[in-house]
Amino acid sequence: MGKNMMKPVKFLYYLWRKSVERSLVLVKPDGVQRALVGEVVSRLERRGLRLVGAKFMQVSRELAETHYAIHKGKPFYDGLIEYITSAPVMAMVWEGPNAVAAIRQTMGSTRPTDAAPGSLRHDFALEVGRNLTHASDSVENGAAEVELWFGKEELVEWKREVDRWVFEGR
Ligand code: IDP
Ligand code: MG
Repeated sequence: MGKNMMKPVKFLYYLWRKSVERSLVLVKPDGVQRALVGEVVSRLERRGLRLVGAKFMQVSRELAETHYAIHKGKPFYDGLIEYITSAPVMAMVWEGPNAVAAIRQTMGSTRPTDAAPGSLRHDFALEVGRNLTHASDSVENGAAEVELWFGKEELVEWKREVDRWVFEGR
């Protein structure tokens, strides 16, 4: 390819990558303890989303406080830090077109009693303080949370044969 062609191609690739959103997904300690990691993974896979990274880990207090900094000062904050650091979590990155909205929908509303029937929190949870999962709430926060939880070398860029049947125009 001619040198003068590279820049537009790179730019188009950049735009294409940009339209594929990424979200951090956590199966929180209650989800791990209740053996629901597979259920969460299965639902995201079935939705058509693509896994980019995954690690089973114990969350440090420092990471918990950074991740939930926005909730500092709220009445549930101390309990939330206690909850997320109480036992291991499954941390993952999932991507796809509209991934942020799609994943939030698959998880269901923060309060399980508000969550739509068929969503994970509806189907498996009762209490807001034991609501099984975390998912990024915006594209910007998705990018920031992925950077906070994962090193670049822990993320895998790959394609699936089925992508063109799930991602329109890919
Ligand atoms: P989200 O996880 O659906 O994005 P956020 O409002 O960002 O919900 O709250 C973060 C987490 O804090 C919730 O998932 C839940 O675990 C916890 N949380 C939120 N509100 C309450 C509450 O009123 N009581 C106890 N825990 C709460
Ligand atoms: Mg949130």
